[in-house]
Amino acid sequence: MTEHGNYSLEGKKVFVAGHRGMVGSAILRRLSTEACEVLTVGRDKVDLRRQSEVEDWLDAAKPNAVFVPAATVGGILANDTRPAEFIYDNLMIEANIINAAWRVGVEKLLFLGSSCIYPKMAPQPMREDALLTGPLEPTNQWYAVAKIAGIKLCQAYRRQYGCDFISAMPTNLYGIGDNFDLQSSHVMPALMAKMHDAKLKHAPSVTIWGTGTPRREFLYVEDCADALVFLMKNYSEEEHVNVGSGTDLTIRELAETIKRIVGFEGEILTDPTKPDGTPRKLMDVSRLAAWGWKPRVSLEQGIAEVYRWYCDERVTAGV
Ligand code: GFB
Repeated sequence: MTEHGNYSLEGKKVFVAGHRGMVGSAILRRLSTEACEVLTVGRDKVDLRRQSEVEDWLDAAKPNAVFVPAATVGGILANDTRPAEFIYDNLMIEANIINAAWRVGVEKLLFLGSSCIYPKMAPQPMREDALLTGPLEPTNQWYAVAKIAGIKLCQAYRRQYGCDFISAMPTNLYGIGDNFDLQSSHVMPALMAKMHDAKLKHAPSVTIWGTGTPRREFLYVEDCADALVFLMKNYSEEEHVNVGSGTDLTIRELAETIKRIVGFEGEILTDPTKPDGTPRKLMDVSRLAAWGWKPRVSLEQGIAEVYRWYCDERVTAGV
């Protein structure tokens, strides 16, 4: 990958914006194996939606490199019912960080988007050049527009000011530290929590939202963090890069897999009054694969790992 640049993290000050989130905390774990100094700041000290707070903090901290996993995120229902928060928070967070990073002379910045930036009916698997070729999925268009703006910000600062700012677009992620709140979570933690609860209560069934037919691709968050560090070190181009596992399954198949791992023995019912969202979201990950990066954790291993963590957390919390 020499033609794509070579950035060493050794001895560098690396700011992870949003380090308490699922992705941010996985990046911290991954960076603990690099010879760099990691910088973080809590929400109580800096609200990333406030320009002056971000500018003051970055000006004082002067990081060499920045990861931007910070975002207001959520599952299909949260996206659909809180459009103002999803578009405003994410536009402000990325604009503030990217502009301030340019002002303080950050050498390298990696912005994180999402697979929902692609058109609802994009050809599958979705290549990077499918961006802005068709209408977005209505349930998450607000979040998608903000994330597309983040890619464009990185490209604009690269073109006008020569900043080495890059973007990665991860597929649906899951892992330890996920949000298990049934109203705002993504499908993976929601189904794990529902099935765990149903197992304990000996409930006859668990109901999944929608028809169960949409297809989704999942990537374990530790693998995602590894890919992000790989890109930070090795990638230096304008176009965003897809980060995924390269395989997908239906929501019903995912539910069956979680059911087996959790040990729930009841039935799986569907609720077609709830939205399905995009029919299929499978990333074309051939660019990352061609550069020699591939995920290490299978879906079954990842789910089992998260379920162990979820059970331990509940024991610790006395639930
Ligand atoms: O994970 P999820 O909320 O997000 O839903 P998206 C994926 C699929 O799982 C949808 C179904 O078809 C849901 O209807 N599903 C079934 C459930 N049962 C449940 C449940 O109990 N909870 C949830 N949440 N879903 C999000 C976007 O889209 O993906 C974001 O809204 C972001 O913007 C994120 O891009 C990665 O994959 O549909």
